[in-house]
Amino acid sequence: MINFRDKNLIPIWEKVQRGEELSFEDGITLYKSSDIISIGKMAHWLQREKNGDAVYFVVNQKIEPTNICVLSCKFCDFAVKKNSPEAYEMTIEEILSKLHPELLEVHITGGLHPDWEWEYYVGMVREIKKHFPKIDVKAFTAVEIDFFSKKFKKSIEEVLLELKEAGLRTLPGGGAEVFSERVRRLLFNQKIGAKRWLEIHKKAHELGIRSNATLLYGHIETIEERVNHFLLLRNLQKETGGFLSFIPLAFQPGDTGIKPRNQFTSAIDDLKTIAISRLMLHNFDHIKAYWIMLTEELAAVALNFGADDMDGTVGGERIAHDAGAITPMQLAKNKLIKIINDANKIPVERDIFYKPVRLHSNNVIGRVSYLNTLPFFKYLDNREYKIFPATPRQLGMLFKDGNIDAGIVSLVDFFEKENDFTYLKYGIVGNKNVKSVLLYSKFPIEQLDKKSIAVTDETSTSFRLLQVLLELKYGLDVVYVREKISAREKTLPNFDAFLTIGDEALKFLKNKLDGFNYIYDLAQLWYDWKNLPFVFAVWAVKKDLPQTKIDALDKLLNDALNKFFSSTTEIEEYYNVKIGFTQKEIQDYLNNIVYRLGEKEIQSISLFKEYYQTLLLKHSEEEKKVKLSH
Ligand code: V47
Repeated sequence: MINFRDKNLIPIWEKVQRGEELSFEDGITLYKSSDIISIGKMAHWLQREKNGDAVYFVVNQKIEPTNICVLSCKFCDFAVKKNSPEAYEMTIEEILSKLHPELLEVHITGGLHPDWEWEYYVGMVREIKKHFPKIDVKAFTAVEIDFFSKKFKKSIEEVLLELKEAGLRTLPGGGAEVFSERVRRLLFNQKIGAKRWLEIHKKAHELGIRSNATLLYGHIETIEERVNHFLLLRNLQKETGGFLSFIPLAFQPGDTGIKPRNQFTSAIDDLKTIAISRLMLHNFDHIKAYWIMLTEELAAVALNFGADDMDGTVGGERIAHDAGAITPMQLAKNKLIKIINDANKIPVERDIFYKPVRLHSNNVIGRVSYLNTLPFFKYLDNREYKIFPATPRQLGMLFKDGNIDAGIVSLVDFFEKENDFTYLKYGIVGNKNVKSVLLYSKFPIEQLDKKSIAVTDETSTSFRLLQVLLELKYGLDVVYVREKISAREKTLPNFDAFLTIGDEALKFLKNKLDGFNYIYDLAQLWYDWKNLPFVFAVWAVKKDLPQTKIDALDKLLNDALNKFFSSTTEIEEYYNVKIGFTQKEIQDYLNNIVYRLGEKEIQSISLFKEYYQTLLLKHSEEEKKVKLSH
């Protein structure tokens, strides 16, 4: 697949495909290699494994409340002292006046002001949430959090919790610079070092505040220092899973005196650093091409070198501009959309947690991002469509809003769009069981009455199937709580049972959770009850697509399935590591799933639809009863 000019990269490629961690030496080999195209191709492969053709952006605004800073970091062209003619300070009212309701994210970071009170910072977050409840606040780097802790004599935990209480959702990734004591001493000796930065992010993750991470490169750091930086971030991510994205920041020399004003990082170094960060940080979901510092043109190329996020509209960015970045102050949303479409990717408007809000592209196929859809996609010989992977629930929402032309859609979401969509005779079906839709319970199922069940936030149909079973088959009354479900979640033991689906469910099969001794496969429960397979999802297509296009898609899917099940090629080892299954276990799992809808499947769809409607009716009557009794 990749024609390596530098053969030293081949063992690295093998590791990447197996989903294995790259070593420090691998990082150095990558940096020393001049085979930039192969490095980019490896990174692009991993990017597509993780995010398909999606490239994310958020409608956001950057606010820098002040440029007055008690520190004097050599690389920073933004900060000034209080008596400088360029010094400015914003009031909370001024900050509010810069926001508007269409924004989904505000990114706040600024100088370490010598006089401001703690209440100003908490008040800022609180007032933003009060006036703009839809805007998520990403604010204050670890450097600022450390400063608050020392200045206001609070622990890191107290600072973070008070900000969280006020409405802070995430921490930005700034202030990491490069994790090297040598560079710190030379360029920013008053600023926190690696240990403290990592400690603060770890604490934030523990408190449920997610964050980003950055690397400032292209000044005096060595490649060894860059690679070491990746390893430290990757280790913390392994521990907490709290990082959302990584942003390599290309150094803008400006008037810093560190490098001549016009000596920007080379495009080759930028692309290499993006690609190598994608490869080294295999446990980060997203890598940002920060166009403000890279330029729009280079950011566009980076979308084929491992980056899957362009940050956002970033109205009002100053740090980079004061140091001489050449991109315009405001790149309108439409421009971002155009850049992403031109790179043959899907512009995905997102919120702060990467929930897709809107797709800005035609010819998009939705893919449930689980192993069980691999038979459709491994050999999909497709030049026409772009692939958007997401959870069933997210895809359902996008289908409902008309964002997707075709793809795998959860059955109950399809029911709601039957006027606009039809289905091809393909789907994801649990024959007698499915193995990846599981209820883990502390009690036998019949004893779950009045108990609380955590339900993964990824599901649409499995949740409804669970309700049909518990309420209509067993006659139970249960409290459901939507949760993020993974083996890492510390809150799971508080529930009496939990519903997990997809790859996460498969992982639970390998790592049982203490106390949850009853495991129910929902497809099995349905089969035992109705003697029918259960159809979790169908391949839907928009009715208004030309028939020739629909037929062509049908043929593509048919060919893809035939090729998958007749070939003896091994499934990507990538999944072995991701899920912890052996090749044989993966083969057995996929062979057990039915991908073509026959008579029994179609009968099962109609039957489930009746139960689903009965369930909705029952719920709306219960709601009426509650209203009447008030
Ligand atoms: O920490 C300072 C860097 C960072 C220069 O979390 C410079 O989503 C280049 O962290 N040239 C702030 N860089 C920006 C930042 C960021 C940006 C975009 C998204 C996110 C996120 C975070 O800017 C600082 C510092 O490392 N910086 N001076 C300079 N002359």
